[in-house]
Order: sequence, then C-alpha cells, then structure tokens
Amino acid sequence: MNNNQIFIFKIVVIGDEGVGKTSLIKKYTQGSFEKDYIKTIGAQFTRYEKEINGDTIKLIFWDIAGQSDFNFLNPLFYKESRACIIVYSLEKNDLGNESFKHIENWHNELNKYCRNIPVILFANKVDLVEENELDTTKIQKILKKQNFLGYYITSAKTGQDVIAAFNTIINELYYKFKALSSV
Ligand code: G3D
Ligand code: MG
Repeated sequence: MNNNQIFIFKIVVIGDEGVGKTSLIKKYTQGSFEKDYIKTIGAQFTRYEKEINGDTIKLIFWDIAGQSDFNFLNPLFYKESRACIIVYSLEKNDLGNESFKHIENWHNELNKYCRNIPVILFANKVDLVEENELDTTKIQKILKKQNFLGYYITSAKTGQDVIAAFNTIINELYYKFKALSSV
C-alpha cells in the first residue's frame, strides 16, 4: 500500500461561546499551528499537520470566533467538513447547563449542511468538577439519541484526554479515507 499519501480534513468545532473550543484546539496543536481568521464568516481556522503510518494528514480546524449562536452561522462555515466536534462545558452554572441543552441545536444545525459526517462530543472543563460525581447516563442518552461516535471528558486547562479525544476523530477519518483511496 502507498504510504506517502496526503489527506486533507476540515473539522468543525462547535458549541456555545465560552465552553473552551479555542482552548482545546490550542492545546491539541501545542503551538505548532498556523492560525487565520475569516472576518466575513466570523470563523477562525487553525492548520495542523500530523503523520500516521507515513501518510501526511493536513488538518484544518474551524471554530467560531467570538459570539455566534447556532442560528447565525454562515453555511460556508460548515461547507465540506469531514467531521465535527461538539463541545459543552461541565461547569455547574448557566454556561454549563445551557451548553448541554444546546448540543441538540448545534447538531441540528450541522445536519442542515453536512450529511452523515462523524460527530464526537467533548465534555470539557472537567477540572472544575468532581469527576467521580459526574452523571454519565445523561451523556450516554444524548450520544445514543444523536448517534454520536463517542464522547470524551476533557480539560483544556490540564490537558486531560485532549490528545486522545482529537486523535479518535482524526483516526476515524484517516482509516475511512485511506480505505477509500486504495480501492
Ligand atoms: P470558546 O472558544 O468556546 O469560546 P475559550 O472558549 O477557549 O475561549 O474558553 C473560554 C474560557 O474558558 C477561557 O477563560 C478559557 O481559559 C477557559 N477554559 C477553556 N477550557 C477550559 C478547561 O478545560 N478548564 C478550565 N478551568 N477553563 C477552561 P478566560 O478566562 O480566558 O475567558
Ligand atoms: Mg473561541
């Protein structure tokens, strides 16, 4: 099999303002990234490259710059996304509660523009709560209902599970497109 292939994946990172989207991308890309901002769409994108089995994976993470809710995102934001990360915050306050409630809204919005792309859920800011007191049945329920690929409990602050979480969705894409490219 040819192992010098290049794959380019656009991944959109969505969720309420303040849940940690930008911090998570920053943590994952560890400073070795290229960042840019598209004013007309209100989005920023971060380029990052990694290697899997000798293949080059060029990643472009899109996230919303500043305030934007699920009703006001430009369709161009979602265009040709290969995967989606929905982030909410575990904080026990309005931001945390609202961001969990809005997961479905974000997912519905995504589905208007991207059909059948893998979606993974990040429950972020775990450093602010007692992890052993977390009610994961609530997460399991939404996972099943929305048919998400899976979920990770993360902290952009401590770095907990951030790399594993991103790698799961990236590996999913890589093995899918690698298989397609070799038929
Ligand atoms: P957004 O891009 O989703 O809007 P940001 O969110 O990445 O800008 O994060 C919003 C605030 O939450 C930031 O604080 C950031 O430092 C903080 N934050 C993000 N992730 C975590 C986390 O996992 N744990 C903790 N404790 N804080 C987090 P400021 O104060 O800079 O606004
Ligand atoms: Mg941000």
